[in-house]
Amino acid sequence: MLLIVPLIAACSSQTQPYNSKEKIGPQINYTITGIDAGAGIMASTQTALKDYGLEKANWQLQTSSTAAMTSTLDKAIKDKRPIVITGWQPHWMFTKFPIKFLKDPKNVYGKAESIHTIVRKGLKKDSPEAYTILDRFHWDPTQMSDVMLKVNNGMDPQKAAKEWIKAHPKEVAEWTKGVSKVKGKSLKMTYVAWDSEIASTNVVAQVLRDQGYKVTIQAMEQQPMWASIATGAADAQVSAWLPKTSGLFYKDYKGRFEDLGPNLHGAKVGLAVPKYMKNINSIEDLKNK
Ligand code: PBE
Repeated sequence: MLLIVPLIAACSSQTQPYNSKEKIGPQINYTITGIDAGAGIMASTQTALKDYGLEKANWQLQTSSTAAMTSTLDKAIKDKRPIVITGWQPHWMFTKFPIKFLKDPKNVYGKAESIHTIVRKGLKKDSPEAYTILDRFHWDPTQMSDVMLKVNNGMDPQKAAKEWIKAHPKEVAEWTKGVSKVKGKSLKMTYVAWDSEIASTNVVAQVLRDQGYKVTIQAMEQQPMWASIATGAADAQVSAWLPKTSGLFYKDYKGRFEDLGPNLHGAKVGLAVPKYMKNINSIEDLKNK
């Protein structure tokens, strides 16, 4: 009995619909639902907990995975329960669920981010064709979301990439214009298996395959991905969210890679809540409301 009582108490606080008349903290056990520990958004959220005085108020960040976080979000929304998640765009979570970003007056997560293409030093000399295509590759959040949604609906990522390429001949022609075909040259790309990077990496890899490259793509944690480019074990990655989210790695490996600039503008990272949490609009509200 001694054990059961606190358990029930802990659970019951999370099964009630959101109550705007009570403080938000106790309603969710002062917990932000996060994703994999290696993600930049997790490091930024730790900073946010400190900078907004939430850590002192006993708030914590729970590590999980994107899949676990979105499924917890899905269940919370079905019951109109309170929840605070680590959110970002482009991602289908903003299409599928009625959620909103919290304002970030201290600018911990940065305003807008760009996703950059990062290649190993020497790629230009060794594989000028791939280098040119990687340098030109760019798309917008809607286009990236098209691929992400298909994969989220169960389509194989390579198939989704092929379909996107088929439907966007103008874009692909712009990236490949005047570039010679190659014959069976190898190229290795590394990425982290976030939905956005699964989409972009598969699209670029497929364009390079259509150019004649033998492309392998390998998923790994963020830190080894940066190391793979720095050491020349891999040729390219298209997964650098800058300036903030991947900023630590960018700084750590500076001088040991070539930054080909943004392949996507208008990405955004922060904390998010369901829209029915009407009185919670800023990270500061987590402490004060
Ligand atoms: N993300 C998606 C990553 C980058 C891509 C925002 C979850 C992160 O490092 O946080």
